[in-house]
Amino acid sequence: MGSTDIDLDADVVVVGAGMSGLYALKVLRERGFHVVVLEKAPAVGGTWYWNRYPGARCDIPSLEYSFGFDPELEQEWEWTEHFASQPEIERYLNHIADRYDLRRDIRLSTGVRSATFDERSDTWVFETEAGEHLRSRFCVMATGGLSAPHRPDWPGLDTFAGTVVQTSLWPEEGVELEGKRIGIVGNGSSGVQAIPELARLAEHLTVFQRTPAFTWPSQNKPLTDEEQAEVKARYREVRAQQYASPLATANTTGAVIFTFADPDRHILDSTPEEREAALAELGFSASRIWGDTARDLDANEMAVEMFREMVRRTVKDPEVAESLCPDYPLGCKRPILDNGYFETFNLDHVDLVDLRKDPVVEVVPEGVRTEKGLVELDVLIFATGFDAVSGALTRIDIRGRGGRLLREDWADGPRAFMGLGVAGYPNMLICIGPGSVGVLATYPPHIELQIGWISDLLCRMRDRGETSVEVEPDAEAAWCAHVEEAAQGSMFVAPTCHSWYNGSNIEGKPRTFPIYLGGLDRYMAKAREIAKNDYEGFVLR
Ligand code: NA7
Repeated sequence: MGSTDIDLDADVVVVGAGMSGLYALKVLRERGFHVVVLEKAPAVGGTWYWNRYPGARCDIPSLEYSFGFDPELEQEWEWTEHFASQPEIERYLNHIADRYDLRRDIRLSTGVRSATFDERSDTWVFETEAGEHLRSRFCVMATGGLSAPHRPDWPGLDTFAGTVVQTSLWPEEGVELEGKRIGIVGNGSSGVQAIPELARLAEHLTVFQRTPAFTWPSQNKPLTDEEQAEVKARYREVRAQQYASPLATANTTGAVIFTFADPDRHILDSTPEEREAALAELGFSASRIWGDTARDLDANEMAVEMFREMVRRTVKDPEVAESLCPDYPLGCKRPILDNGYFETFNLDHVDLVDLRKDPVVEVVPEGVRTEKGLVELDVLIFATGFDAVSGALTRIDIRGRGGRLLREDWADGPRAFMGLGVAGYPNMLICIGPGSVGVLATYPPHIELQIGWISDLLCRMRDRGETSVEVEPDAEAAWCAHVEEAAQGSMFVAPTCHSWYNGSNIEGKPRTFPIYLGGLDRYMAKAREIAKNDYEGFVLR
């Protein structure tokens, strides 16, 4: 039995003041806990603070990518576009911090170096990067799924005379881009969003590409008053739909026209004429309408060929077009929404370096030297992604029972029960951790469900005088096996799929897929059943 009379700096330390951390603070404080939030950044917002590169934008409709916990907030906040830009979402999160008086419990510019579980007192001891120590009964890791930046270590990078910057660590004061010779590395969502914007500013833009992207025209546009009013008038129904759906979506995208797969329409049964008609009608979206491409690689390859055909029709230079054609399954990497990505490569001042044909040799003071020559640059931008899902946690020295280190326990891939807790690490709860539905479900409603569940658990423990909650190893093992089973046959685990989803974007990271494909609806049903069965799978004492 842990001691209850120990001096605590907080009942709960929350790590991170992004969406999850802000909401955790609000809810747990309202439920009577003393909460302290530790945040590495000098401001709140998490992802929406750090990723302030030109073109940064959410790919989920604004009216759904927002919190539903307060109907007044929902009604008063005005979104201006179908897909909100980074500044707008950052403003929204700052508004939340102010509206609910959250800032007084948030310590900014306070990175966490280590978190160590003290078994004698059932408490966590945190050490900040400044060497400060804090003790709390519980910790909630609100550290995000895409928050540990990854940058390749190209030889000679430190000799570059110009500016080196990462999209995921974009400086608040901005970067001088106008009239510059800009190079950008990476063609995931960040690169694809930034490239058309950079082309507008640059004297010359060079895109260094390792893997071509699947990206679809976003058809983003301003939200009209009528569209916004229509959703706001039925917001409770929209939220209920989100909370109960597999991906926390409610399809309020009517005006955006984003085509989804029709389960009864099979590309393997289609004729060339049908496919051509689909291309003529839907363009790039014609590759996404087929019901048999999600789990059949032959069907998938036919859809990929339709996508490639659209690239060839859009990009004028046949050699550039060929380099931009994806050669891996559709649905393996996260689908990207863009604003004129492929068209950008038709501009005279934009070049593509296909790193598969022309690899980088080194960075020199003047720019980047590839096998074929020197690309002179003033600014070099890395849009090279994240050590996703587990990276934010393994970068902190988290020590559980007996001094075990989370980074070592996860050396073969992250393991957690429902993504919520890890065997051997009592009193540590994770918001949207490995083995949950993760980044596949729309974050704000997803966060509300997860934090709601965590706060119910902590309230119950307080009511019963319990000081320790710990995952049972068997429950964790069974859940991990279930997560693995649910992924079988999906494109995320196809041998030809390399993506941050399965860890293969990071050199040396084991290839695992710690995301539950059963859907948020089934996941939450299981979470509620666990709670109902006296937190089955956890030991409470
Ligand atoms: P992503 O989607 O992981 O994209 C990173 C890109 O950077 C991708 O094209 C990578 O190529 C490329 N990359 C990574 N390392 C290198 C090296 N060493 N050389 C060349 N190119 C490299 O990250 P994003 O930030 O764009 O998006 C992450 C998520 O945020 C996104 O899915 C949304 O959910 C929001 P690769 O494909 O690995 O060959």
